Amino acid sequence: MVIVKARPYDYQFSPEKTALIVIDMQRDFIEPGGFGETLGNNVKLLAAIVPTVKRLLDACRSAAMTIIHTREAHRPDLSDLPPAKRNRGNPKLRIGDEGAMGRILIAGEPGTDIVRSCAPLPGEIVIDKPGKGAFYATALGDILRLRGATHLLFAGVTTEVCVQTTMREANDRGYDSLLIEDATESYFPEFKRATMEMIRAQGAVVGWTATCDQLAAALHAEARTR
Ligand code: C5J
Repeated sequence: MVIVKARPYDYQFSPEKTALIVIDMQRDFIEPGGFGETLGNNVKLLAAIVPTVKRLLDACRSAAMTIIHTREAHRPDLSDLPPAKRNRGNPKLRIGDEGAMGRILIAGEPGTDIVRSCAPLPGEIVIDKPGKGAFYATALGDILRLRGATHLLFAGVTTEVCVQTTMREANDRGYDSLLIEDATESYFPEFKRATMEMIRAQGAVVGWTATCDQLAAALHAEARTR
């Protein structure tokens, strides 16, 4: 059993029953010139976590855990894009429009891809999701059930949108979830802070949080007992 010094209290899991879910580490959210930047966001905030997400991936790969990557991605004909999502607000570019890295958030386009250093390895699962939550309109629930997963580790962007939505979906489905604090980020630092507090409030009402180092130390300690 791996025991992580987490907040609000220790988080325990068996690696063989745990999946790491890395949410939407996509070029269009993270790289300069992409969709995130056209919306007026400072993408440097998100780019800063890339090395930590890579370290987290490597730690979980070494522990032979299930690794799942998600992408916010729609069909080229936009048949899975509700008008309410496409038409909201007054952005310069909308989902499906031609952006600097191809059509925005469309499956198969360069900008929809995951940033190079966090790219999935052969055998890892990649899920394209049309919503903010990764369980909505995807096979994620079935995949986790087939793998016998009971615990989920979370990383990725953005903390208060797709990461938090998916953690809440997971919570209602009975999973114990740990969010890796320095492997997730928001364009709005105050939203990240608030999300961390919301997740672990009231005795882990949504789940736990810990740093990548705290997780790595716990994995190391467990490996030494084998
Ligand atoms: C957003 C995401 N923020 N991956 N997507 O629209 O959080």
